[in-house]
Amino acid sequence: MEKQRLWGGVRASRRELLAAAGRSVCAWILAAYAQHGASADGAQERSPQGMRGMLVKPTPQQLAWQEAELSLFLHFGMNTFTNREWGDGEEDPGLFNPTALDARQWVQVAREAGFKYLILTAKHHDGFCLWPSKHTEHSVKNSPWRGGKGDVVREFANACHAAGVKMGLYLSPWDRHERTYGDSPAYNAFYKNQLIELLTHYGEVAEVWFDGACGEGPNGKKQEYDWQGYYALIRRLQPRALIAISGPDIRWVGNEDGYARETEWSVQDPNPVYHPGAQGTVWYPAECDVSIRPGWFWHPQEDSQVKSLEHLMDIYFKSVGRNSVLLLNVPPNNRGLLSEPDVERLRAFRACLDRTFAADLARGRPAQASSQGAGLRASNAVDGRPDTYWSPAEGAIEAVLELDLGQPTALNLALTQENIAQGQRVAAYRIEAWSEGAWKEIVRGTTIGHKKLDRFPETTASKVRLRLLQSLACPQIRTFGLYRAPAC
Ligand code: FUL
Repeated sequence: MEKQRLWGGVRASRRELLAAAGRSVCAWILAAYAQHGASADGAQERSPQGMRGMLVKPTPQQLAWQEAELSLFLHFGMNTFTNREWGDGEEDPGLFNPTALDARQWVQVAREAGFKYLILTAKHHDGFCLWPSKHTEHSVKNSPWRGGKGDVVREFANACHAAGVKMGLYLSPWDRHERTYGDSPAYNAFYKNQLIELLTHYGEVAEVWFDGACGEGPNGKKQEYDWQGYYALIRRLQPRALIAISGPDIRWVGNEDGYARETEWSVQDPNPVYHPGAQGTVWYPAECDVSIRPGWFWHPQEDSQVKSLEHLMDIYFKSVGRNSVLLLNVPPNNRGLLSEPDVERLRAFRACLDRTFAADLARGRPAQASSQGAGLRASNAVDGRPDTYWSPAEGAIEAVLELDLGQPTALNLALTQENIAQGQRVAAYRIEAWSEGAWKEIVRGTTIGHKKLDRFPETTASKVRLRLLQSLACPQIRTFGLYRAPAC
């Protein structure tokens, strides 16, 4: 009952965020369209001048994170031993006792499946710390694990650093154990002290994940989080760390199903809480968090409910394939290891991705375009290189790229990428196939961003063209790929 109520509260606050984000994007796009007199179909004359957001670009860290595409979430802690999703903070630290914990296994499985960022729940809402924090007794130091001398965060950080993957930490602001919670200044000081420990003892932290959950404190008062104070600390101690969700660098997509929207802009109006004082628009890309199981934490009864390969692939197409990063949760079990059903499913997921993208049928095919900027040739879109792109002549915001496939070729998947280092620009596009003597529309899309994946019924075509109909500035297409994806 309580969980429902509190859970509902979290959903509501995150939903509000989504609603706000959605409203601001719509308002921004509508304003942009109104300014340029373009129809929704996008085929009117328009000019890039004055378009808001066209110059907003990712930071190098945001770009690297987006390029990585796949992040792994690890929900592990007291709940793993109590078979709960949300502990109440009254749990006995003596219950925490993984018998075979090996963070290197987590990292190895993640790497082999292609995940490049890993995020561990250093503290969930129950307040139990996976590191021996000096600021509370509610931690691994009072557990039997490794004789009270263990530090899960250290083992995790060491494994990530040794394997060359990025290490991120989730530190729940909501803490149901800590007595000062709800006494805002005292708790903010406590929370910052915990942040300092995590940001200074474990090497480079690539992402700090702030959940927005905020329940009542034991004293009945509502905790006011000092978000700006937390961010300032992170910027000072880990200037390259991304601050996610209740933070300015990475936006929660708005659901926990792993699905982004068809139209997903990384350029957003600022959020007043996370970007106070920001002028114009900000680069605020979406992250899709979802668990491979029904719950976020491991539960023995869910060993048989690991999401199917088909479901995971659908999530991939609707997250990574919709200009978002996929943050897939795979929870370690009470032995401290990723469970066999999850490991098997991740292997199958990797194999299916590899098979899907094994042969790019557009790669190296003769390409021509309605126009091209100096050195920004049509062929750059099909050269397989991440550092080149095709762009039409300066000032053009409508353009066509046409590929000659040489012979009738069966296709069912298109991959399109913008050069987002220079911002996100395309707002409407079509993909057409030359089939039986005529151009046939196979894809009708809006945003592209870092990566857009469009699945369509198998079509046999000898030529394919990408028509860019609406852009906020001269488009830059890094990749246009075509595939015949097998059923995995
Ligand atoms: C939610 C939390 O309440 C869940 O337990 C989980 O950590 C999820 C990622 O975020 O808000």
